[in-house]
Amino acid sequence: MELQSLRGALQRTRAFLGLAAIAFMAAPALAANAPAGTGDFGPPRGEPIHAVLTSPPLVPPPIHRNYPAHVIVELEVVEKTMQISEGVNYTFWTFGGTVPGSFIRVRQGDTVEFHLKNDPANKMAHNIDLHGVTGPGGGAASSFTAPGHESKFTFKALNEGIYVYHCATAPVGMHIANGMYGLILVEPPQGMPKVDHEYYVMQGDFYTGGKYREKGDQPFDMEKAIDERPTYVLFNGAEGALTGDKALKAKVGETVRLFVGNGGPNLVSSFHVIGAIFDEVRFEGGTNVQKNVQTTLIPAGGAAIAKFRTHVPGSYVMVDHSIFRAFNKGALAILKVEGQPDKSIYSGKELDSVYLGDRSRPNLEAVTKATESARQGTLTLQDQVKAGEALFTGTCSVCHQANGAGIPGVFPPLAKSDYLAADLPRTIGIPLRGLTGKVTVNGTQYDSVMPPMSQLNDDEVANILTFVLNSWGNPGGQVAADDVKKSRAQGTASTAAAAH
Ligand code: HEC
Ligand SMILES: [Cu+2]
Repeated sequence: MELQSLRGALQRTRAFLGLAAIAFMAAPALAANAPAGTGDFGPPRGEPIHAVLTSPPLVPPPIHRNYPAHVIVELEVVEKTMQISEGVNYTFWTFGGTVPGSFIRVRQGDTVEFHLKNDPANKMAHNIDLHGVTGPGGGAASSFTAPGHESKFTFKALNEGIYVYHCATAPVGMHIANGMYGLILVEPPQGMPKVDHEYYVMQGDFYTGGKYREKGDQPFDMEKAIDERPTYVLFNGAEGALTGDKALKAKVGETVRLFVGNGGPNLVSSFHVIGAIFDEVRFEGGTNVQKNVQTTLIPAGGAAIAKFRTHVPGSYVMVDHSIFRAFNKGALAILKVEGQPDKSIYSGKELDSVYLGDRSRPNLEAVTKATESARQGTLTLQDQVKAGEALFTGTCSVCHQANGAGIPGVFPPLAKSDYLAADLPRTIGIPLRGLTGKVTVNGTQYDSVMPPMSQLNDDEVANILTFVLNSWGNPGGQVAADDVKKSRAQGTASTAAAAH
């Protein structure tokens, strides 16, 4: 049924475009000028080819083929628990074991034989809707697959471009929210201009029962999803998937092509790379090229191809420029550019922490260890200090500075601060509720505003304060997560400095 209507559509297209196709086959050089959608270059030729699939952020190598082929794609659905954030577990449903799913690359005109396998260990049935398919449901109806089964359907990749694929099994929103999306690139017959790096980045919004960074196993929250109130907005399925050691890399003077998708299920992305300008964007994944773009809009279920050359070394932060999503929901990735600075383009002096905040720290091992120890009831003062140090970087150091010295007249010092040492319960309340009004620290008066650090959990606050108490000549001591919990429960009023 599905195949028949697909075939019908193909025949119609073929009849309509027959002339163009013949012209192309006679003189392949013309293909570069062929209008989009003329992708039926006749029956597949040669031996069937197995498509190379890659996990994000990698992209399969370019196709240097000048004829349409029979390409076999084998994609397996795997339901698995992975970290969505540090110490936060979430059961994802994936195409190929990753979020987003494996990247698929074919050539326009290829006949794609698609195999969808559903791991026997899975609990749910799944299917696939590829936006690059011309045919009802994009393959969805032909690919409904129960656990332990496999489905097969075939389509011709008529249109070139970058396309989202996703699961379309009811409840569709839930399958997508659990990570069931990815990208398929249909290369134009003449290929794409050569670049130094191609990367695969895909945004998605996630809905967990607990709040942002609440530790432990987190279930999917249907209510939040319906209300479009995501707990996380992420690139490549996890907070930190593309930061620290896992940052994307390039050298100065190189060209970078980003295939950027948005799986949604709900949000539209305002994709931006801080400190870079896209030389070219194929917006909405279409054929038109927009030049000199700062921020490109990527609809849910859409994608774009952004290309730029790097000129200045440093960390380039990719964000959804709906900016709370970047700094408070995780939508942040990094492209690390190495090489010689060019002072004529940019003067230098890099301050990662201004933008990166606590994501700039190279690793979260200490935080992981503290979380683990706390769970096992073996948390030591040393664990807390180490974890607290990692968390302090970016979170508090932005204002109070890495050495705790503060900035005269603006941010009071935490180093040897008589104010924080004087009253521990009061100090615990400061990160929770912020601080406003006049305070005197070491004889100097400050009258400013510290916003509440409400993104921090009890154990994070406990570790940070324990680190502060044991650093820079402060008196020492230990704050337990329980102390923070109690303080959180008690204090509703803001810790007005004047009130004490
Ligand atoms: C956005 C800037 C900012 C950030 C981030 C920030 N603070 Fe503050 N902090 C302030 C300001 C401003 C004051 C003084 C408020 C006033 O004048 O009432 C202050 C005061 C304090 C004080 C009391 C005064 C002192 O020096 O002892 C403590 C303790 C403190 N902050 C701890 C922290 C901790 C811990 C963090 C990280 C979890 C943090 N702050 C993050 C701006 C900040
Ligand atoms: Cu599914």
